[in-house]
Amino acid sequence: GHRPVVLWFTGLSGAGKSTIADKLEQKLYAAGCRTMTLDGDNIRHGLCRDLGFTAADRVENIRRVGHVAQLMVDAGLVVLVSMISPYREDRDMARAMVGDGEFVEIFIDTPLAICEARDPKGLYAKARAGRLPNFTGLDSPYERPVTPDIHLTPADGDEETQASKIIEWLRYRGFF
Ligand code: GGZ
Repeated sequence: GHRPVVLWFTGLSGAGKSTIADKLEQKLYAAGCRTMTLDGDNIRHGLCRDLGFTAADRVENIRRVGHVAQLMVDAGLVVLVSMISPYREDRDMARAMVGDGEFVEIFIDTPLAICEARDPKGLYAKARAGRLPNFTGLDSPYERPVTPDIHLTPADGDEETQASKIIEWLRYRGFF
């Protein structure tokens, strides 16, 4: 069994949030946990398809996903959320909606230079060329978490190793 919890991944585009969340979900599933994934890229094609990347739209994006995450945690699931969620206030709002004891903020702290060098979707290049305004880390802010529950950097290893570190953190605290 497991305790229901929201695992909230924050970090820049290309930081590895979705990849780590996918690997973590596989490990949780193998351990018998019932999981659900909410991914920014995915959510923006459905639930939040009317939203763009202004500050106001990002707030509404986080509010909706925070609400869905709260419903899912009440249904007893381990919910993995991957959203840039660049504003501290909005991440705190999500924590308040879900409940402090059931919310784990995971900061995937991959430096901008590394994210930009990866540029898996060519978005940084597009933004640098002026064809994608309000791009996080370039002309739109990312407020680093001050006291994340889990803080991972490239020094913690590849995505697989980072996912293992999250598993150990959860196991140690009795989440499963
Ligand atoms: C940041 C953008 C932007 C701008 C499109 N700024 O790496 P991706 O491509 O697949 O994930 C990013 C995704 C960010 O959506 P989120 O819902 O996570 O953002 S937020 O929490 O701030 O609301 C990126 C893509 O959308 N993308 N334009 N201008 N990322």
